[in-house]
Amino acid sequence: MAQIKNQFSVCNNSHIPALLHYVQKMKATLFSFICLCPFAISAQESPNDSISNKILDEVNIESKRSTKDVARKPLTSLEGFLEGNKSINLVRRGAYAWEPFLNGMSSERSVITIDGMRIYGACTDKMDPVTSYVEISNLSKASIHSGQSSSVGGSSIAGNLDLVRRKGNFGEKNFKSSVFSGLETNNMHKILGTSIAFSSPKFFSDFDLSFRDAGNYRAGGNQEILNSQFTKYNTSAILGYKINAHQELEASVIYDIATDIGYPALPMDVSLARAIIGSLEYSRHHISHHVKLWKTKIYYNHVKHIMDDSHRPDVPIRMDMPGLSSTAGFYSFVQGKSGSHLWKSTLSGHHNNSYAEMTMYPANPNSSPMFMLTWPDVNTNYIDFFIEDYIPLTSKLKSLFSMGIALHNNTIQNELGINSLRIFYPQFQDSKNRLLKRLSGTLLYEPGRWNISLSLEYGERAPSVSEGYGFYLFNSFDKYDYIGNPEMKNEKSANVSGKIAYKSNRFSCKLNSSFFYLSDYIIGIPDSSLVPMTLAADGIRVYTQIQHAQIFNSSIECSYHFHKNWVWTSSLSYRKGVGATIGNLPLIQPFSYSSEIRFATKTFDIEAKFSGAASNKSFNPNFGETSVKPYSLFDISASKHYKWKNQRLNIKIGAENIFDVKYTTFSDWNRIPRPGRNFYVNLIWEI
Ligand SMILES: [Cu+2]
Repeated sequence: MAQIKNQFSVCNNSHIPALLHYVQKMKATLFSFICLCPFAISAQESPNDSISNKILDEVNIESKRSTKDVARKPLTSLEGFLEGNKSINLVRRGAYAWEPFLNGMSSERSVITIDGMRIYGACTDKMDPVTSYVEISNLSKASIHSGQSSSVGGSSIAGNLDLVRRKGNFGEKNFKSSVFSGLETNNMHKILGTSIAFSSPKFFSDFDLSFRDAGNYRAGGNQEILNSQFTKYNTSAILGYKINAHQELEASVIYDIATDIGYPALPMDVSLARAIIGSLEYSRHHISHHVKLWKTKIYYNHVKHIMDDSHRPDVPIRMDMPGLSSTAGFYSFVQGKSGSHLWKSTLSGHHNNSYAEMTMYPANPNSSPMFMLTWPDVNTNYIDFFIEDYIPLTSKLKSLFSMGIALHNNTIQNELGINSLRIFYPQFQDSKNRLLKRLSGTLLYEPGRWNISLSLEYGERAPSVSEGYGFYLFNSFDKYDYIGNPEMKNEKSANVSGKIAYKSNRFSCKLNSSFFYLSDYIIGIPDSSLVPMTLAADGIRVYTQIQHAQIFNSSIECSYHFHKNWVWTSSLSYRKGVGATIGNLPLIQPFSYSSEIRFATKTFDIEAKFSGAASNKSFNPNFGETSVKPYSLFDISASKHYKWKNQRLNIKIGAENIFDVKYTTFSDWNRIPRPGRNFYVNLIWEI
């Protein structure tokens, strides 16, 4: 049952205990339904998988609950956790806030939500992806939907990533708390936090507080990477109130603040990155014979981002670059059953305002500072309707269809911003409407131990605020200033994805592949007639659409229990991306591999891991990319649990990059090397 609950919530982003009632009724059918969700199948835990790190108890991102999770640190960063998923790459600009690439595509091409809430970062340089505002200690799971399948979050190309926070249930009176602490030697990263949870028949509350502080890290060979420090505080609270047997209210808040964050791969650091995220949710179940659940949420969030170059000794010109983003939104979700059909439908909408400016202070005090609006006070209004229908055709064959339609509007508020962009686009209108459509069909065939699925999908997206309206945004990787283009069409994608999985008692294996054909692909193309603003820039790129681009993703992952305490797991993954007229797409993962062996008993486990990547032969020098050497890394970790009365202590120790290899990967911005040897200890004490 617990398994079903977990998998169910992977599919529909909901976490409603009452729904379990419903689930119980049609367990068998629903189980299959759940399995149509591309990443749910592999969420089953192996018998030996006694991950007792409560902090990540419910996390079931793809197959990572198998052996992989154990190798991960319970108190790793959220990005460090996501990195274990085969469909995600993380682009690193420093030790903090990495940008998630889903299916080999940049974050503009996916929708990332926190508990279904839309949040827009406030940084023109992508230093603050949405994932940077959640802590691993308050994460329940990361639900990943590739392509258009279950794309409740909204129109996208690459897919949806929803970060679902941990929260309690109504039930018997219970009080639980934990204290956690960690240390990493490489950058003296200190982690400290506490979680407190209370539940009762009519009320529950979850409160979480954490603190992280890290100095500069050291690459292999003891090379200090300057400006790679950070400090972060995160508070999260969720309160639930049961109005009656079928109605519930829930309020939630996140306050996340990071200060003194270094970005060694960028010319500037961040003195403040702050997000306040709040929501109120009403849910009602068992409404009628056909309608099982109705859930409505309203939310608001505000993000403030202050870039800072005062710690950099060598800047040619001092700059102030603040960015602000506020989003107010709602979603209303209905789920039910008609005959053999299981359906769900969502109406959602949000309003965002994004504003960023830049003031440059010339070294000569007699010259006056130069001011620019880099995001010219852009409003985004978005309303979306989505439906999904699951139909079991036979006992072994199932289908899932979904479609969505959205209205998207961008309006520029600021007169100076409008006039600035009219230098390049004299005819452009300060308001633009778009219609965004998406469609998905999946067939799933499950004969015995096999599980085979095939999906055909179509999706569209609007240009992001930077792509549409960005004004002289400096990209320190390719050394170009970028200018947005408000007159671009929607980017479109037709994609096909398939999976073959096999599972026996001891052996399991799965192969995932997808192919995206994108038309009107948005990318910056140099315009030699324009002069850059940034002193270090080589030229200007204007966001333009090329006729088409193609991205192929594939991964294979197998595990074998060759003894009751021993399991071996290995994986391979590969991507390839090309665009018409430009050749290889930038930041595409080369052939990568990992292999690990683990010994586990009920209270103890030890694991050794070998991982690495081949050189990136398909890089594109026109986008600042250089070749990356192949590398291999060795990690080892062990954990032990102690239990007495109601208390429990979990100790995890480990060593990463044991041979202190100096390496850089395809996703390291400006090829800043990654950390060298690191020893860590994580302690979780549950009371
Ligand atoms: Cu920034």
